Amino acid sequence: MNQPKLVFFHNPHSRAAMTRALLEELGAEFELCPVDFRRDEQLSADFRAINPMGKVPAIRAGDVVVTETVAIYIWLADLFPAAALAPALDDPERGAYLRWLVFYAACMEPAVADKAMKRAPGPRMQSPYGDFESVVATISAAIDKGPWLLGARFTAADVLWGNALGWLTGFGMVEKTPVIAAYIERVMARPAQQRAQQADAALAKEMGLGG
Ligand SMILES: N[C@@H](CCC(=O)N[C@@H](CS)C(=O)NCC(=O)O)C(=O)O
Repeated sequence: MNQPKLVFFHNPHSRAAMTRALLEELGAEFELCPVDFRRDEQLSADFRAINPMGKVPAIRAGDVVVTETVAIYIWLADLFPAAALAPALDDPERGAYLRWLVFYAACMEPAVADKAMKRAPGPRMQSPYGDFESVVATISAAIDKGPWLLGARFTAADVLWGNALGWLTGFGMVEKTPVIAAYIERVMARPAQQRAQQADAALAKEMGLGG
């Protein structure tokens, strides 16, 4: 593929691990740029020039910079069509694919953040995600049909949700119901996921981070 080299700004103990999981599924080559939170590297002027929010993940390809996990997912999965992880623009499944990707950032993330900080979501009508239980019930129903969010077709949305539900249940933010556990297991059984986890474990060791 004729495209500038990808540079991935990463910390293995962060949400950026979800991006690494996708890069591995796509078979993408990239230069890894570790960002050490203990040294506040994410807050440095150099990194803020990449992401003014001072947060990973971020990806650069030449002059193009993409931040925000879901935006990175959409962009990368389209950039590597040979991996067939994104329905094409004119594919009828494109809508459901985008819906489930964005549902993570637009509903699950704020729902979990409010729950973690013990903030009430406020009145249902004024909350962008309604209520936490509805968000979990909605994604649970979507993965219950299985094996994947789009049925028979595995996409980048499954990479995202398999990894997201993995860390959310790992931190006790979402209950590991049998449906959720089976879905995480299906996603994590993929060789690319195992490679991503091993690579991040090795990077964490290299960076001197705990296990
Ligand atoms: N909305 C961002 C959230 C990214 C995020 O929260 N990153 C955290 C790590 S999990 C971070 O970089 N924190 C460092 C800091 O805020 O100083 C996304 O979806 O990519």
